[in-house]
Amino acid sequence: MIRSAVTISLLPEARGGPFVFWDQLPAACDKARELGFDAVEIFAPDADTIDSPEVAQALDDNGLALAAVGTGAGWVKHKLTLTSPDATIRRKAIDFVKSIVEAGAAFKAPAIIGSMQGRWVEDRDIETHYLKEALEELGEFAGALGQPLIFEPLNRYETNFVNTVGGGLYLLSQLSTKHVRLLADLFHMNIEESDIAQAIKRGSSAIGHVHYVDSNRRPAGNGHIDLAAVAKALKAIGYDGFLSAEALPLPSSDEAAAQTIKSFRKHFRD
Ligand code: LER
Ligand code: MN
Repeated sequence: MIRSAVTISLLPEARGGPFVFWDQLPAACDKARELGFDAVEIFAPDADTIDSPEVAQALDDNGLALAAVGTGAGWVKHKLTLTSPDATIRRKAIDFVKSIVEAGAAFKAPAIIGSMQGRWVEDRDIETHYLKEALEELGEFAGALGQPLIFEPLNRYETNFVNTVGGGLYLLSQLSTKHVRLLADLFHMNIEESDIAQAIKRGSSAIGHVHYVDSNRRPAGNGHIDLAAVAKALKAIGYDGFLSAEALPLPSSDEAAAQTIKSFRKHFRD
């Protein structure tokens, strides 16, 4: 069954980013339950923040699952990427992601590689090779903990590696690990795909997570994506994961969350 989730950022440096709730984990989880969300997705500064009694209690108290954990703090806070020309930075980036994968897996949640993929700067082939090496190692690491590793194609302004689901499928086809799946973020897809619903169908079982958001990164229903077509495509491929609201907190966090769940119910529950 497709389930709903909402994002919470616990990283002050990410302020201004597309997260519905900010900083106050227990209050955000209370609100998520009150509105009827099934889960939350956490963007944390480090693994210790996830692997903590506070997170366990906030989820438990509210009967919420952890849908996924972000790894972007490695970039935002420490300027690490998996594809840096500097081998020391690449190793630190892999170790940082591993720590988040481990913390997420304890809650049965996968980790997402978004901004940690970086962008190629010197030599596309060599730096793409670094990306594949990192995904091989991290995919196997996540798989051993019973989780997929979620790789996110981003729009052209955020990466020059993989911008589309098709590009993601090609990347996955070159890996020997079978534990990497794709994240379909509707905001990035609206910029890069010719047809979002077709791209979802093409991604099919390789799609392991969805960021549910509208064209302008406002909550679903407040932009111009054809969400009925998206819902039809996700149902057609038998998608069985989370639709996680990674959206700007506009006009406010509570209203963005309420709008998301309203849209979710309209397209996925009625
Ligand atoms: C992360 O999920 C994402 O979508 C990126 O745009 C954040 O930089
Ligand atoms: Mn995203």
